[in-house]
Amino acid sequence: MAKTLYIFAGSVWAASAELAVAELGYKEGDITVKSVNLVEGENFAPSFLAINPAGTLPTLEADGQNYTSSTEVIRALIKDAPVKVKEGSAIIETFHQETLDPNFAMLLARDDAELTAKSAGLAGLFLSRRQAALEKHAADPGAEPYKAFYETKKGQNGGLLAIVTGKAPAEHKAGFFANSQKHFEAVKSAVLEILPGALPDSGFVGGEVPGEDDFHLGAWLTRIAATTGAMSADDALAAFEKAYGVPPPAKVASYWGAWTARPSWKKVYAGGLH
Ligand SMILES: N[C@@H](CCC(=O)N[C@@H](CS)C(=O)NCC(=O)O)C(=O)O
Ligand SMILES: *[C@@H]1O[C@H](CO)[C@@H](O)[C@H](O)[C@H]1NC(C)=O
Repeated sequence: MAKTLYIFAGSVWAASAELAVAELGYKEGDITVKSVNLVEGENFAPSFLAINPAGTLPTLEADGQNYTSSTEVIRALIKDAPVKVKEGSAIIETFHQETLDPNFAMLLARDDAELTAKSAGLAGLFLSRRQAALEKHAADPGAEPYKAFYETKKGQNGGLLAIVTGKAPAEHKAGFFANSQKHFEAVKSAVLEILPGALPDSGFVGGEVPGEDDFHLGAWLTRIAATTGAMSADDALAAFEKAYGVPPPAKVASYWGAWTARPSWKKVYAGGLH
């Protein structure tokens, strides 16, 4: 059956679906891949919200159905795949909790120095372009059914944008720093404690080859590596150690080695860690 997968090169959860596609033995032409530019807020177009009312990636259209989260997308990809892999576990939900959100891990700033650095980088650009796209699309013909969506998003994104541009009240900024510190600590303990608790000594949760859990964990861990400043497979363990003050546990190091050796990982992250 025809499948269309919507992704974006910088998206962590789209990458989880891309890892799945690359591992599951689909042939060229089985899946049409379309890019939705999140930095330009193309996901906020009414035409995209008609497919996925949450406006998020990955999104998959298959068999007349729309799959609108990475968990659903990957499950649907696995169901029809030529290659069979091990079914996932509760670990997927654990790593999708808001407390471990890899997108906020990228945006967070724990103090003024970090905020200044992030504001000048992609985070600042991302927030301002998105706000402009929200304003634009909210005025599109066809935007009417999504009015509530635009209002909520404008509020959330606008709040973050105000912090990044120095326009937020002091107490909002202090709250953002506090949330950021909490989030950083939660992610750190996930890398140092929760993840090793879920991983085997070698290979993948799915066995010799990645399974359903691994598509999610591989993308999550790669994004977290990027947030610590890692630029490649080779410098990530040192970057983790520098960020967390201790080397990553042996199981995490082994897992990183297992994923980064795979052609699928090399393909998905050819343009850099994200
Ligand atoms: N729970 C969703 C989260 C997806 C998600 O947050 N995707 C991000 C990219 S990694 C996105 O599309 N963000 C766009 C936005 O929130 O405006 C899933 O697992 O698919
Ligand atoms: C799925 O997406 C199509 C657009 O391709 C849309 O017309 C349809 O209403 C969507 N289905 C559901 C159930 O949201």
